[in-house]
Amino acid sequence: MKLHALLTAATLSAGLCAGTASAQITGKVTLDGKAPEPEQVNMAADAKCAAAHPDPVMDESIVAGENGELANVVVSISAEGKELKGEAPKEPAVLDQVGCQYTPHVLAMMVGQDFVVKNSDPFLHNVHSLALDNPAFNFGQPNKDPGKKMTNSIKVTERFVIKCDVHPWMISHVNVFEHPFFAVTKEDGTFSIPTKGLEDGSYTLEIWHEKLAAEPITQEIEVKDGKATIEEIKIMADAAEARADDAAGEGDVKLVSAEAEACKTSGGACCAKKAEGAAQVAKSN
Ligand SMILES: [Cu+2]
Repeated sequence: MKLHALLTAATLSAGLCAGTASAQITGKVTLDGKAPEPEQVNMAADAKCAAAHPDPVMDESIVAGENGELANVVVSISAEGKELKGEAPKEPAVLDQVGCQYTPHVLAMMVGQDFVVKNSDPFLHNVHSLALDNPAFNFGQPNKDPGKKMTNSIKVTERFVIKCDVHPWMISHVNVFEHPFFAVTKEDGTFSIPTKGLEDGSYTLEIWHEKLAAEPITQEIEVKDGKATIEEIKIMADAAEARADDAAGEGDVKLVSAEAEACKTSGGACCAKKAEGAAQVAKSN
């Protein structure tokens, strides 16, 4: 079965400027189309959760700004036939529970990185990992808790969900990589992948979103002098609905395109070479 997924007008330019800011793969992910109205999370089942939020709490499965800036998209790279490696960060990846929500909602970390789950709420949550490839865990945190460092608990690459069995709306998506070349988009849709230790060359950019690109969208990029700038990556706002249609056998794959443009840097005009980006629509069976 084919997935509906759209990646349009991805403008890609390889940075060719020497002596500019630190080396990174940067870009921005936005929605093509209007974001669906987020649903309100109903925390009425637990008065302590409801009391923590004077304002309505919105579902975080699609967090988009006024101009479609898409947060919580995981952007990473891979290279065919090449194993990307790097040292795991010394500081642990941290997941917190605040007002009956996981923070962050989408977490990216490295194999071998320590993992800490905190509880900032003065009442019970349980932390239930649904990992299949990594050792799963399931423990309660009855009160505020700075968390214990779990060492060597994240062993292999995997995307998995952590949920709270007390509060069924509490979900966090953990994305584990074998290398440090990944980032999660911020509220303004931007991302910045560090490239320290990365050889220049051709790579595949992988773009994952829990609802709109659950089968990651890919795009070829060129990294030059440790840099690549992807001006805009667009994801179809109704990709999730389209996928549901497709599951019913009525779908088709939508437009995909990418174009190249010379880049600008803080240092001024530069970068003559244009690089062509090729976007692919993810497929699933
Ligand atoms: Cu909970």
